Amino acid sequence: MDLFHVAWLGAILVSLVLWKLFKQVSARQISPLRDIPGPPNVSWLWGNSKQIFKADVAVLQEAWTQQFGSTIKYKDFLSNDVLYTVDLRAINHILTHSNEYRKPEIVRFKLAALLGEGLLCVEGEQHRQQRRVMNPAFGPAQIRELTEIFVEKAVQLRDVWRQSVCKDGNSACINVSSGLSKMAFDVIGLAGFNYDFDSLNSQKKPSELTNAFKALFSQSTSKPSILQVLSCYVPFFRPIAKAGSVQKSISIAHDLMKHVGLQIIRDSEADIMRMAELKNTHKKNETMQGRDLLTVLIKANMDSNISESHRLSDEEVLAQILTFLVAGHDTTSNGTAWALYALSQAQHVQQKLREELWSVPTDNPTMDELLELPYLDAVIRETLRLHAPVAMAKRVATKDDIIPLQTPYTDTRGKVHDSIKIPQGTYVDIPILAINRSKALWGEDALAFKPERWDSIPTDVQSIPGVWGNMLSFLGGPRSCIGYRFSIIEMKALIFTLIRGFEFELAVPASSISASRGLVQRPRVRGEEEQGAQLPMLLKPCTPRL
Ligand code: HEM
Ligand SMILES: *[C@@H]1O[C@H](CO)[C@@H](O)[C@H](O)[C@H]1NC(C)=O
Ligand SMILES: *[C@@H]1O[C@H](CO)[C@@H](O)[C@H](O)[C@H]1NC(C)=O
Ligand SMILES: *[C@@H]1O[C@H](CO)[C@@H](O)[C@H](O)[C@H]1NC(C)=O
Ligand SMILES: *[C@@H]1O[C@H](CO)[C@@H](O)[C@H](O)[C@H]1NC(C)=O
Ligand SMILES: CC(=O)N[C@H]1CO[C@H](CO)[C@@H](O)[C@@H]1O
Ligand SMILES: CC(=O)N[C@H]1CO[C@H](CO)[C@@H](O)[C@@H]1O
Repeated sequence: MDLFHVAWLGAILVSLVLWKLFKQVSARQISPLRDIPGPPNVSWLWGNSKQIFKADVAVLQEAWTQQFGSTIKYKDFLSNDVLYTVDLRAINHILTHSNEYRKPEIVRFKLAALLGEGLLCVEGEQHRQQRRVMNPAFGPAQIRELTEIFVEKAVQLRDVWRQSVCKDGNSACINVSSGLSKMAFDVIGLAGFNYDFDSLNSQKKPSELTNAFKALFSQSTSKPSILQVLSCYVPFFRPIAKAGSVQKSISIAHDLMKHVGLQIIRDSEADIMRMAELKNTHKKNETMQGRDLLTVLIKANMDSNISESHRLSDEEVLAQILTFLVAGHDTTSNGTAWALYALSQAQHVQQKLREELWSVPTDNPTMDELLELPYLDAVIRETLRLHAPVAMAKRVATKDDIIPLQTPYTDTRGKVHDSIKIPQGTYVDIPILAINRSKALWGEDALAFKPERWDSIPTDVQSIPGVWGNMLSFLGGPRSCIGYRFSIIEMKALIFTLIRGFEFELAVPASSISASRGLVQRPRVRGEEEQGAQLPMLLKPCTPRL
């Protein structure tokens, strides 16, 4: 390209950006949102986003709602408006109208480049179809079958930790993040698509699939380039950013994934066919695999009550494998890490829980046995309330809408509104953590870890529109977490096994543990943030008193 062309290209780019900005500024002048109260915008380019990013998760928004009321507005990158409301009626409206409030490009961009057309990334009719085919795989009957895997891997983790303790005498300092993360990875491999990563086994060399996933994940957590960020707001940049992000390492990993993934799919299909044949000849094969999510999903996809046009393609099925991994690995493992953290800070709760767990006569409980333990249930609920692994969800309005409110808001001119007029293209932040911890909803002790509160929860709390346990940790509505039963039983199996087997104490002062601000909240040690997720704990083995 000569200088002339470069100059031309530059001029086109500049005018496109100017046009986009002009449209945004003029839209804002007449925007119905302009009078919603909120913090002053600090930067034209960044809006309030830098402030928010620097603060602990949800803390600034909470301060703003206290100052300006339950419905506020702040500014994102390029001064885009973000609506933020802790009004339960408004949140319910947004969550149940998932077709009108979709995931914005900024969230989808990286996910979609990595995952393709998985349940997390698709929208509209395609989402409805996928969800219908996938729902049976996540039902209670299916999770009952998977409980054995959860318990088996939890016991393996306990034994790995026991060995480190033996080496070091009668207690050991262990970074529990590491083991929990491997355990959850192994579980999602086996329970998700019948693939044994066996990463808890330190003797084993990582398989090629493990390495491919690692390569993909390191890409997904790297910082987005400025081009990628821009492309989320200015569609013109998308093809360029996309071309740039498909780097060599990623595409090699993708090819490998596809190769191995399709093999897994073919094996599952063959298994299903064989199973059907055996059924015809009235023979049973108890050892046959076929309980994993992928097999059940493929089975549902082959069922005659799904019409040809509604079946998922190979590409779509393949995308679910990656989706299970991304959606089900970090969330569950970090949730469990937070449970151990909370229990280490409330030793009386830990002891009371241990007494309950020791009353169970087996190391290998079934799902029903796990569900029968009320204090374990309260501990898991309380953990997910206070330490929701996903702290915030983002949406964008795809058309003009009116959001009903429970509590009216007063605009900056003093006028009272009992609904919000929201123009197409407005971003909405859904305050998962802030609702979970709201003093107005949960009472003055909202920030305390008190499993006992679940014996009788306040009536206001019962109107929180969450899919599980009167909280938003798994969100609500048609786009709520499809894997919530899976992760709750997995967490229960883990806490059951670990609390029966060890006493946990934090190995550093509690004040030095902080939550990171990424997509998934994870514990880190202050001053050692660059080490990533870590939770150093002192483990002392103990055995059930029978
Ligand atoms: C403690 C653990 C977990 C938490 C806190 C959690 C939380 C969430 C949240 C908040 C969403 C909504 C995200 C959004 O729309 O912005 C979601 C969606 C999803 N989760 Fe989970 N999740 C957990 C575990 C799992 C597990 C174990 C799986 C799978 C095995 C899973 C699979 C999914 C999928 C596929 C979606 C997309 C659903 C859809 O859009 O229809 N999650 N999860
Ligand atoms: C928590 O999440 C981070 C990144 O999101 C991940 O590196 C880590 O393995 C996860 N699990 C634990 C237990 O830290
Ligand atoms: C602790 O474990 C996590 C998860 O595997 C890992 O990312 C982190 O580097 C570990 N931290 C230390 C200090 O070993
Ligand atoms: C039952 O399944 C196992 C594992 O898939 C297989 O090795 C065995 O041959 C099967 N038995 C029959 C009778 O098909
Ligand atoms: C198809 O039939 C199966 C039972 O054979 C049922 O579980 C499933 O819900 C049905 N799916 C649809 C979409 O109706
Ligand atoms: C859209 C908007 O109100 N932008 C203002 C944000 O604040 C800067 C000054 O810090 C103003 O120049 C912008 O007009
Ligand atoms: C929004 C929110 O929940 N903020 C609080 C979260 O909890 C910490 C302490 O646990 C408080 O410092 C925040 O104000």
